[in-house]
Amino acid sequence: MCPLIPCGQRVLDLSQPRIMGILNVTPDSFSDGGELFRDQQVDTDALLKRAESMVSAGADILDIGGESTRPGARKVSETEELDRVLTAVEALASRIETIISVDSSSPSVMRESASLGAGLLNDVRGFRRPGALQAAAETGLAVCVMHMQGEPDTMQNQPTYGDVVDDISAFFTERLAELDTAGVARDRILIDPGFGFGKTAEQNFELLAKLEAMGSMGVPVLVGLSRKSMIRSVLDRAPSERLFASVALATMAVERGARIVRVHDVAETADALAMWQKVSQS
Ligand code: 8Y7
Repeated sequence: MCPLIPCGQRVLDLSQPRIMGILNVTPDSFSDGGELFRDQQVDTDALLKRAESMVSAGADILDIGGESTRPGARKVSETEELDRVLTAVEALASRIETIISVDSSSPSVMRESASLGAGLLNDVRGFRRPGALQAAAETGLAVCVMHMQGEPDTMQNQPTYGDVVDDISAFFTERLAELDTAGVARDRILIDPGFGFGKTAEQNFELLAKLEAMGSMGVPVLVGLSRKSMIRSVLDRAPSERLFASVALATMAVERGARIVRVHDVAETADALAMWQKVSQS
């Protein structure tokens, strides 16, 4: 597996595990909504401050999202998403060296973000919207293909699998073939099993326990477990009280082969991964 992933003008070195910090520029995300949003707009000063503090805490990638995928979240129009995300990418790309990732399923958001300096396209719908594969190929950026069963609004209504690991692996085999046909080079693809996206708590934990199986796809694995509701099935805590559990899950994912962890709490995760790194080299 190639440890250097080209991300536009920048390169992501996966010779050690990396941290993706979450920057939601939405008024309504489930655990940090609204913080970077003011008077119906992205608060670019707050965003830049937050981004800089994540970078100094150890973030290697910053993931900008303008559409909440929480079930029941208000639908965002394409213009609104474009406005939020592009404002944020533009504000950060010129001021920060860190790789900027864009969490979007919209081909126009992908294209415009690329032209403003984004380095990675993170699509929770796995580039399945019409035009998304072509947009990804044209930008030449790195891509993260996530698995989701169903659509955000209905994905938690009785998700069903034959075998959760086999079914998700089959999904990636199919998506990798589609990306290849569209012209997205294999050396810039990441995969993500999509914790919490159309999966019961039990299915999420089984997937994490068997995460090593995802490594057999031959591309680096990214995971997002931070403050997710699967934690609530074990610990009765609100999202803001899920820090220690989140750090534990991120560390376990890295132990099972994940190369990138997408988190809200960068500093705490960086300390845990520094310990993981030391033990893994000892
Ligand atoms: C994930 C994600 C979210 C994830 C990737 C949340 C945008 C929900 N989760 N992207 N996005 N993986 N790649 O709880 O698990 O942060 S949104």
